[in-house]
Amino acid sequence: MFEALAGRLEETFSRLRGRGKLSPENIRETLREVRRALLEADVNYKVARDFIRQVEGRALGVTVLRSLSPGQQLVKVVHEALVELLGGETAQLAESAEIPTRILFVGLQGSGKTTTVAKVAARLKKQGKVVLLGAVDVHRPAAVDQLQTLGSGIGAQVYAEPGERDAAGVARRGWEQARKLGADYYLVDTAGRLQIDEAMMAELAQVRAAVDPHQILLVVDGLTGQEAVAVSEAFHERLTLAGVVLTKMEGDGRGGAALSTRAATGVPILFVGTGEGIEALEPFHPAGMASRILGMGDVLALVERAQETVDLEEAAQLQTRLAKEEFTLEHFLRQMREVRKMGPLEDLIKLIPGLGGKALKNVAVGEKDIGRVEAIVLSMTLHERRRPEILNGSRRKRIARGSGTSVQEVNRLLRDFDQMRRMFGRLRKGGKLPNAFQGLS
Ligand SMILES: Nc1nc2c(ncn2[C@@H]2O[C@H](COP(=O)(O)OP(=O)(O)OP(=O)(O)O)[C@@H](O)[C@H]2O)c(=O)[nH]1
Ligand SMILES: [Mg+2]
Repeated sequence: MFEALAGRLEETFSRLRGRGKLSPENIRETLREVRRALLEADVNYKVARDFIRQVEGRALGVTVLRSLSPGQQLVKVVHEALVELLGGETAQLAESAEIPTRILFVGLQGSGKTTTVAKVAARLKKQGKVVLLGAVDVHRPAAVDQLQTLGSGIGAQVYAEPGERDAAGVARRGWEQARKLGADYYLVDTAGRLQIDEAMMAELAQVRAAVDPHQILLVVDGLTGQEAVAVSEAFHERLTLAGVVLTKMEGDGRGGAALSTRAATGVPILFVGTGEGIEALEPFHPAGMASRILGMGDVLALVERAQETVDLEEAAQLQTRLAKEEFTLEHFLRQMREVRKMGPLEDLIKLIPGLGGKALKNVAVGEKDIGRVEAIVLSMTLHERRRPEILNGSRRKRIARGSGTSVQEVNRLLRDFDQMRRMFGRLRKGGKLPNAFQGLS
């Protein structure tokens, strides 16, 4: 998602890195590039224009902090504005005191309504909720079958009246059924049209009147470009939407238009669909998404995970050492152990700001590898662990023998170590180690 946009922005900001300070000129120049990148990603023209104006005003007014580089300072301003653009807070699915909570899914034909209903139901089931799905798409005979197939796949009941043409009637009787079942949620799948038309809107208005929903969610195909904005506006005007679900966002496609829906309508994005499978639905976090788009990595997620697992005191000590450029093999070993607690390294690396998954491509850290790293490091003398430069051929042979590994494995570990040491050096020099990430290093 948004890799192209992220790439463009990273490039833009990296050009600022060499500059001494922020000036009105380099702010404007950079923001011109940002605007171009947004338009290339198909962000709505007006949305991009207003966004840049706002950022420019704030960037010019910002007091230059000595601890931050110009690039960082501007990224920070852009990040804040982007979070707002994307909706600020994370929006939630309704949960009413009175059951069932009723949610109506609307949208154009093929946008992914039926699939999304099933995906949302699967999430709710995982939370232990009882869910009834209402098959209220009465126009396409196959629609009922589709929902029933999806429903049985996830163990959710489906209310349907095959052959019945009165959408509002089916919707209302489904609600009754949900009440009888004591269902926590009643999710209503509706019919779509190729375009917005009066007949569809009128039918949806009747269905709304019949089930009195707590939330109406619009499902929008993320690949439809600028039309996504117009579609959202039209639905919102007629039905008052509580949220949007953007589907088909897994590609690198131009999701910018879809992102503009929030700015254009004020309706928050609740979920993003990232595939055809039932699991392919992600809650939409504006702050995390903004970080991802800016190539800063999903710092929030990283911090959460780091806080859960990293021994903070040890991390703080390590941090002090790193500041003095003394990253040794002992730290490497400790680091590996911490990383192991946090999950697969590849996942973490993707989240680290400024690395974009490139730096540690070849570092292997499976369970077995960590065991081997341990054995190898423990076979070294203290002096060797602190000064790996002195590890010549005969020392390496001895260590391989002592650890039950091979010289190749010792060599590989030293290469990995060197790579990691350089990575930390780079992060530190670029000043790119954000506070949030400090606990990790
Ligand atoms: N790649 C991808 N495909 C999706 C996603 N969501 C839905 N689809 C696919 O899009 C197609 C249409 O999805 P449906 O859920 O049937 O769409 P709908 O809005 O119910 O369509 P109608 O009932 O005909 O109006 C199906 O092939 C889905 O598998 C998504 O997030 N990613
Ligand atoms: Mg459908």
